[in-house]
Amino acid sequence: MNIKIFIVAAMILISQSVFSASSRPHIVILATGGTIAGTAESNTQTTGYKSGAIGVQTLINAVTEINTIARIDGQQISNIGSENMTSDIILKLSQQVNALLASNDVDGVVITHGTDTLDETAYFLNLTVKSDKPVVFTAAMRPATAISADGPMNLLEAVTVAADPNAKGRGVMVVLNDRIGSARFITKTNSTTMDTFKAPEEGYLGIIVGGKPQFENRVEKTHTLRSVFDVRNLKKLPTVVIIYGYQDDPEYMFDAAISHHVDGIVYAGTGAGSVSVRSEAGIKKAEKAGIIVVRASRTGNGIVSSDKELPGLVSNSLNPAKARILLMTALSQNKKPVLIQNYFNTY
Ligand code: DAS
Repeated sequence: MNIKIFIVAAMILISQSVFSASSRPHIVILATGGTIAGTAESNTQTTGYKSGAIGVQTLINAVTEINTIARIDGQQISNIGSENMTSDIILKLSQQVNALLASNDVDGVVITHGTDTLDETAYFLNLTVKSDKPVVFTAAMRPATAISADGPMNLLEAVTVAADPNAKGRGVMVVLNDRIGSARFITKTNSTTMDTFKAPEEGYLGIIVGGKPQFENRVEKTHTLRSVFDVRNLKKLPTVVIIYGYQDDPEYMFDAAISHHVDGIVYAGTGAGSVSVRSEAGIKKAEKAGIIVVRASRTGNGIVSSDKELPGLVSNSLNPAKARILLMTALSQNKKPVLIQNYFNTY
């Protein structure tokens, strides 16, 4: 080949590969642990394994296909089972996501997390991320060492969603098992099966078919860019505990919360947020001590609405765990019951 033609051809090839690399979206994967990073002694073991055993680079290396969709970087935030997730770690995670998305060089973020409390962290970010760029949580129900582990495909689909231009402005999303859910509504509904993440009343935002996201719905509740909550410089979240309602539930759970100087209490009431006479006395005592109490429903579905016969604010459609996240976030900005009730009606 003529040397001049060879040089021109080589330059075209190099410029094409540089162009295609920089035209791929830049997605950062933040790993926090969970079963997706879990390992077991045998490939048939799907319970009693160790969560958070492998690091973010190993997760990325296991799914080389993600590099054809996006330019990928990984960061390790924590490596724990999500039953050990804390408000300090989710605050740090939110601040890191905000810092990354503020950069023109980052197009989206994928977060790997344990399934047990994923809905809490995802909802916290839905309230506190100041960007409309995609933030996608993913996880796995089977450890990385299992036959038919679901983590690699879930990670690939999460990156696919985060890299999709249509994913912008939909709030924080949760991608598992070919479904795209909203952090506001989705929750873990089954302790062991792979189709565990559901929003029984509201459904999914969309599905992933043949490697392509197909969006079907948008969320009406306030989130991300329209949210008033700003935790970017916050050092610590307020303390909020959950007290569970059941036959014979004792008033002394409220005494314990008051003596530990909590900032808020979520009461996971029976049915539509009903309260036993003992817990009603406890709620009134807590309110007298200046603690904000929110009534939610232990059923996990449906609305808890205000009742002038009963004390406490109400959670609307948030389950008790997510009501706790909203109350912590709200109390970090103000303590006015009327404003906080308004957040519960609109977020
Ligand atoms: N290991 C549990 C957790 O970290 C369960 C899981 O990830 O699926 O939440």
